[in-house]
Amino acid sequence: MADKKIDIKKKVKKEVDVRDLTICDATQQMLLKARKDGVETAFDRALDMKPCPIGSQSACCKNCSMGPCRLNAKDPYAKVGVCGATVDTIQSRNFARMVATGAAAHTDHGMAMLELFREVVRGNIADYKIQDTRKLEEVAQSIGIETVGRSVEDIATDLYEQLEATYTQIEGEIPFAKRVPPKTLETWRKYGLVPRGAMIEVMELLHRTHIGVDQHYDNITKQSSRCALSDGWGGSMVATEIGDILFGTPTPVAVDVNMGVLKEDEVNVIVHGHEPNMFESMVSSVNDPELIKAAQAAGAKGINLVGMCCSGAEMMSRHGVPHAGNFMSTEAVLATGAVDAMCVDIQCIKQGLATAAECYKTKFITTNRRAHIEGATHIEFDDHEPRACTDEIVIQAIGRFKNRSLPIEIPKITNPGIHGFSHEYINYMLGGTFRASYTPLNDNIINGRIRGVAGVVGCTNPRVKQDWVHVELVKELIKNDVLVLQTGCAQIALAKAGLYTPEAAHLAGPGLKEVCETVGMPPVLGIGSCVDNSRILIAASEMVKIGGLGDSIADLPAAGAAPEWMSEKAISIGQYFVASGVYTVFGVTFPTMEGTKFQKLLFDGLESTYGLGKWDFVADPYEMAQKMIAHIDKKRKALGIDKARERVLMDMDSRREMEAKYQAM
Ligand code: NFS
Repeated sequence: MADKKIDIKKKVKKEVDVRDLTICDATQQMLLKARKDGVETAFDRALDMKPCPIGSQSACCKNCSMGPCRLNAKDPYAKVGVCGATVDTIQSRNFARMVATGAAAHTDHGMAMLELFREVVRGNIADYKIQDTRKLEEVAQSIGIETVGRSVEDIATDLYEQLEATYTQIEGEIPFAKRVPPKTLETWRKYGLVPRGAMIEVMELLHRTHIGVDQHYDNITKQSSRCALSDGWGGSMVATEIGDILFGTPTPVAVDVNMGVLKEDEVNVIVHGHEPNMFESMVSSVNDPELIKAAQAAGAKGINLVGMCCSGAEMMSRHGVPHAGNFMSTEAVLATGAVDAMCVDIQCIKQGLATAAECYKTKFITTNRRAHIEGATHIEFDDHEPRACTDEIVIQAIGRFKNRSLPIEIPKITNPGIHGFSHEYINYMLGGTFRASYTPLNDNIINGRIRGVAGVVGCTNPRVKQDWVHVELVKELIKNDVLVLQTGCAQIALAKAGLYTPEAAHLAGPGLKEVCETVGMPPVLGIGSCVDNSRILIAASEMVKIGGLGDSIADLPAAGAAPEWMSEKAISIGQYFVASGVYTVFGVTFPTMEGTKFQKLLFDGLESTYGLGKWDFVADPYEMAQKMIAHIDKKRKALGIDKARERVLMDMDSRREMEAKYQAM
């Protein structure tokens, strides 16, 4: 069938049972089909490509041409690089470069949103407008802009001008530093961690990793923190806040997730990537009566728009657009044969998609000037004329639908759930219309019904069974009364496992279950894409501000995890969570060597010496949950609220005991 058949058996030495590769039923089904069709995916390539043992421990340096230098993976201090660089210098420089790249990705995305905002504010763009003026005012007030009695245009102009500093400011502190709890900010100031503009932080970090510049792992890591903070409290936060102002702040919405959202009798268009502007324009294209008519003329019942990965998660949260799957399902979904066009913008877009799309005759379209892919059609997206790009993509998709010649097999699986919990909505949901506040959340943490809060975020990775680590970890956490917040591909993993329904509260421990049932919320709250991790930072700051849970983010009974991470963005996110005071555990692998001073700094010193959070690495989901819970309990104890929880649990037990006695009577 497929034009570009690859003999998978020859290529992949070891054929592994698909059930060992993923717990996603739809992905399993499509992997089997892809194998039958002779189409390769990242799962096959991962089996064929053993990770380099030295590289995975970050024990090599190729920052100059005297090397590349490889250190001894067994004895990290047995050797140094040609320039004399120690293992700690090499590892911290490699780590810093990951932070810089990840932070650059998020901040460049945020910058693109801010540029769009500027053009809207200046009246240069007709297709987008400010949709959430309340959010505009709130964001403006949060950084000290006067809003009372002023026009939307004036406030927006000031906001644009001030937020530009998030990127360009060469001295002083970025605007959103004003949102950081005072004690956390004090710690940053003490150690020189408060970010200036992201451009200068990324530039300085990369400079310091050049041969012969910063050669003290501790000092390099300080700049890694500062750079990462310019992402979390800077670029990512701008991306989220401007996204809300322009496209609306998410509120809970019922959405279907999984490959069953594709429709055999409609033109299927998938948008996969990260920036919401192209996706927003696509929403208006697929609803254009002329284009719908054209689709019908081609024999389709309509046009079906579906998201994947992070822009999918963002559009799902904002507008209820159905979602077909996370990072490790993007090639597999093409094996359905039902995808008429997959259009992409930036980040996490596998180059392998071009070949898979060619095999299934799917139109594979790049749209962003920063991301071309060999073998893809490029239709450039321009904010000033967005529909020119997205209309053309729909026309191409209709053309593909008309000429569909390959068999279609869509896994009949959809998982309904409630998504779209912005921090504003969590505030409202727990506090009520007239007293929107985090007070009830804090109260429930203090009284012990909710043991603590965990962010479980990040990617999927073919080095571990797709979705499995996420699902097991989250189940374990909620069972132990930990409320889980999620973003990105992690959120999709749990949605497919059915945890985004209020009924999933029965999987929670007694205290969390009670809160979920009272409020009518699922035990796991999905808050959007990876840049929306900034919503977690804001929620954490609010919790500190409300009081009763300490003076800084580091005092909160909270933990973070990226159990199936793979991207450099994940490392930047991890570093800004750690620098903000959060205990953060990564799974899969961790780019350091056991027993090195650098690893000790990340896993201990950042907390014990600097009063920040700290990193940890655990591959096993149950052990990961235990460590996160132990950390939460440690914080509860330090706050003196550990006893309250014991009382609540005893109350629940004695209530049950009473009930049992009553029934036996
Ligand atoms: Ni996040 Fe989004 Fe997914 Fe990982 Fe990639 S899509 S920004 S990096 S893989 S969660």
